[in-house]
Formats: sequence, structure tokens, C-alpha cells
Amino acid sequence: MKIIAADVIVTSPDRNFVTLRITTDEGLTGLGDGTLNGRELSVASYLADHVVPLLIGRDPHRIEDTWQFLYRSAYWRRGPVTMAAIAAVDVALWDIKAKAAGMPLYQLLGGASRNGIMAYGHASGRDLPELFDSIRRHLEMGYRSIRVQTSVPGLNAVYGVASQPSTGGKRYDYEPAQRTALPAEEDWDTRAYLRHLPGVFEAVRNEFGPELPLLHDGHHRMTPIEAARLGKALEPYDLFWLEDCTPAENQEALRLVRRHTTTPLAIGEVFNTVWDYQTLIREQLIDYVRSAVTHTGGITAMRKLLDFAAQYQIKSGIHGPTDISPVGMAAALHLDLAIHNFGIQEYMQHGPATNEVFRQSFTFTDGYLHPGELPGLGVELDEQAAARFPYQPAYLPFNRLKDGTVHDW
Ligand code: KDG
Ligand code: MG
Repeated sequence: MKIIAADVIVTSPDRNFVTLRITTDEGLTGLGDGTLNGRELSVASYLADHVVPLLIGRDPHRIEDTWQFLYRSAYWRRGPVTMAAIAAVDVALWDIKAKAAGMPLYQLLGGASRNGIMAYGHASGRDLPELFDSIRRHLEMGYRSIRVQTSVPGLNAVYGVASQPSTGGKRYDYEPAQRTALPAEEDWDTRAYLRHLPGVFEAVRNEFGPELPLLHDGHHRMTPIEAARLGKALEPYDLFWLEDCTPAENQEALRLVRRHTTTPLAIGEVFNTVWDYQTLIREQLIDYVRSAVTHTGGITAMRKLLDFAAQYQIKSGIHGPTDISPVGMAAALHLDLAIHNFGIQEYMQHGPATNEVFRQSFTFTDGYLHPGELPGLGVELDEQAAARFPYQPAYLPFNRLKDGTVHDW
């Protein structure tokens, strides 16, 4: 079998997505997700200008060889753009291999290790009544694990808090990337946040009881000692995890956090290779790996990363916000089902226009996802529908402190 075409499709149904479609001389096609939120066109160019010409004529079955070739022959290694482009190729090739085998992809990864994939959804509120309502609506939608994000008194806009219940009254949607010419400016105050958050979790536990798994995302905003203090303050509320408590490119910072708290820690959605986790995993400084298949070089690289983590009893918590396309989500679900050290899967749910462009076969029943039994990933792209939603520039927001200093968002 030979690759005869590779097309980069940029579409913006509810938000921007970059998809690679690889076609073989036997008529098989495979899809890969290369979406990098707010920097989409850089991956599209990397793929179209520098990768697609190298793929034509290659044997699509040689996935490991293609991965190593793309990683090493560029000379310039790692980075979100490179690793998202490699991921798009890798996932598309796995899709083709599984279709050629006539099996759902998870079968090629060793078969199912579980019946379903526990998923968590995003509840949020500007105050407690709104937050409680959002949690109830997520429970009604079938979620059995809930991430809790809240506004902070005195701050205008905080990451993860939907501005209002979405139309139809069913979902609290939160899409941080905004279709604006410039990134939106938000405000931040760590002391106000640290004072406010433990009380919110106390109220949520009092309302919803001790059993519901609760998660929280600190979104890289704290110093190590602030993160240590928060982890300790949240211990009575038994979190499933505290995510991205510090900007973890400084891996050693987690030693300090770990010394002070037993709240489980999840990190890594902005990482793109196993090297970003070397100290974190070897010294058991985290409990969950948060990387996305889409940003970490695809299934080939994620499998190796998660196998490394498994040696230290560290589990998966694969990134699954709306900026991971249905193709990237499907890749995550097949991996989730197959690996032994599965922890939890983030599942934010795409809007109707996205679901029209990407036809999916996965199911969500009683809190559990399943990728379905179609050969390959189980996702197909409707190119005509995609063409109705052309790319629109969009940026993630950024934070400033009260005195004007730029802060981690
Ligand atoms: O593109 C940025 C988002 O993916 C990120 O802000 C979402 O932190 C996030 C999460 O945990 O889903
Ligand atoms: Mg996060």
C-alpha cells in the first residue's frame, strides 16, 4: 500500500480545527487531528508545506518508522507545532491500519482492558447557586465525575467559568478561544483565589455528598508554595485531582508541592514529549498524565509515555477539551480503552456544527464513553459541511494582575 495524497483541512464549525486526511492507493483514508488552539495555521502550514510532500509514496503501515523519520529528520525537535503535526500523521496512519485490518483501533492496541471509559465534565458558576445548577445539569447529562470551576469575588473573568447557561438551558458551555483580532485580557489575583476556593468545595461537598468525584484546574497560575497551600486546604474535600497547580515546565517545583499535600496532582496538557515528564514520573511527583494525543505526537508517543508512567503507578487523564477535535478525542478513547493504567478522560462535548462536520461513532452512557466498533477511529469528515465553516482567527485570553503585570492564564 502507498500514500497517494494527504490533505490539510482547516474548518471552523463551532471553533477552529486542523485535520489531516491521508489517502492510499487502495482507497483507504485516515484522519488525524493537528489542532493547536489559537495557533492553528502554524500547524496547517507545517503539515502542508513540510510534511505532506514527504508522505507521498510512503508505506502507510510503517507507523513507527514514519514517526521517527518526522521527529528526527526535521533536526529541530519537540515543540507544540511540530508535535501536533506529527500527531496528525501518526493518528491518520493508525486509522488506516485499523481500517485495513477491519477492526476498531483499540483492538490493534491490545484490545479492551475495560468495558467503558469514565469521563468527567466541566461544571462552573459565577456563584454557588449557578455552580450547583451546573453540577446538577451535568449529572442529568450522564456525568458521574465533575470538574468544578468558579468565579472569584473581585475578578471580572476567570478561566473555566461559563458566562451564562447556554441556549436551550441544558449545558454550561465554556469556550476560552474567542473569535477576536486580539487576545482578550482577563484579571487575576492569587490571594483572592486561595481565600475563596476551599469554601466553594466545602459547599459543593455539603450539597452533593462525599462520593461524587470532584476535580479542579488551577491552570498554571500558582507558585510552588501557593500550590502546596491550596493542595493542603483542599484535602478535606477529597479531590480526584488538582490540575496544573504550577506552570510545570519547572518540574522540580513539584517536589515542594508534593512534600506538603496528599491531594492528587495532574499535569501536562501543555507538554508535548515524554521528556517534559522525566522528573515528574521518575520521582512520582504527579498522579495523572494530562497530555493530549493531539499535542504529544499521536498514539505512538502517548502509548510510550503512558507505559513509562505505568511503571510508577501513575495513570492517564488525557486532555479532552473542545479544542481537541472529534478525531483527537476518538484517538484518546481507543487508547483509554486499551491501556491498563487508565485514570479518567476529560469530555467537554462539541457543538452541533462540529458534530455535523465530524461524524462520530462513540457513545456516552451513564458516565462512560466507548469508541464504538467501526473499523479504524470511527470518525469520518464531511468535506462539504467543513467547507461551509471557513477558518476564523481566534485567540485564547491572557491575564494581567491589578498592577498591569502579565500573569499565567
Ligand atoms: O486550549 C486551551 C484549553 O485546552 C485549556 O485551557 C483547557 O485547561 C484546559 C482543560 O483542562 O481542559
Ligand atoms: Mg487544564
